[in-house]
Amino acid sequence: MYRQALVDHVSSSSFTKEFTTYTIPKEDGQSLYPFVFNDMMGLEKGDGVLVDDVKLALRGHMRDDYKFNRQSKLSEDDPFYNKNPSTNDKVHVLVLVIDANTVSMMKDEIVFRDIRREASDLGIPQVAIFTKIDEACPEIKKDLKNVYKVQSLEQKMEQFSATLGIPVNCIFPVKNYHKEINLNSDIDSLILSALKHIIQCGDDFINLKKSNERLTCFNKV
Ligand SMILES: Nc1nc2c(ncn2[C@@H]2O[C@H](COP(=O)(O)OP(=O)(O)OP(=O)(O)O)[C@@H](O)[C@H]2O)c(=O)[nH]1
Ligand SMILES: [Mg+2]
Repeated sequence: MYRQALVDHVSSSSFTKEFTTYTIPKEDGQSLYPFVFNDMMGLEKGDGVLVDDVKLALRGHMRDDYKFNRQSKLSEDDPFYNKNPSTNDKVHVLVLVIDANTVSMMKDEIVFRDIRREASDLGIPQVAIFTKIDEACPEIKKDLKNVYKVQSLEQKMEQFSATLGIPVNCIFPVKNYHKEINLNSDIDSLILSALKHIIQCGDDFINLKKSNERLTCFNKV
């Protein structure tokens, strides 16, 4: 269990205000896993992150620790603007994290679609994570193994997929560790299944880019 990102239990607006990169150390404590998570401000309730800032982040222009400003997007002369992003600075998978309890009341579809379109234009794969599935459904709260048996959750995933165009097999239900002290293999298997898929999508994206670059070189020769 790894608690790096601060969370907030009460805030109705976005608690995360900065663009933060998280790395995960390996068990040996000496090295890091070869992927990072970039966390950003939420999209919610008209007072979340600016879509233009998400687009800049996707292209790798946003430096770590940038504090989001609702009034204007990150400008090119800002010290947090990375003019020449490397492959590592760019985003390889876009992950939309959605509260399973409020997904049917979601008002951000247009914003989501706009961000998705930008990611698609850049060829970046997209995945959605439904969180708080324990709160969304008493059967799941009782036993997390019921996750793929509960029809109401399946319907929510299908509805979300139809609205946003993300295939149902790219939507992952997850219960986060939020009050537990000990590890639990049912919680882990959902989280790890989502993570495995995300990493696979990122790998596929990088490999496709590499093979396209090789083809371009070949054409030039
Ligand atoms: N019951 C339950 N609570 C959760 C789950 N995931 C997160 N929480 C709680 O929900 C609250 C909000 O979580 P955050 O991680 O701050 O959510 P966030 O999307 O980063 O929110 P912002 O930073 O405000 O955009 C915290 O109190 C978490 O402990 C979950 O799967 N189940
Ligand atoms: Mg947050």
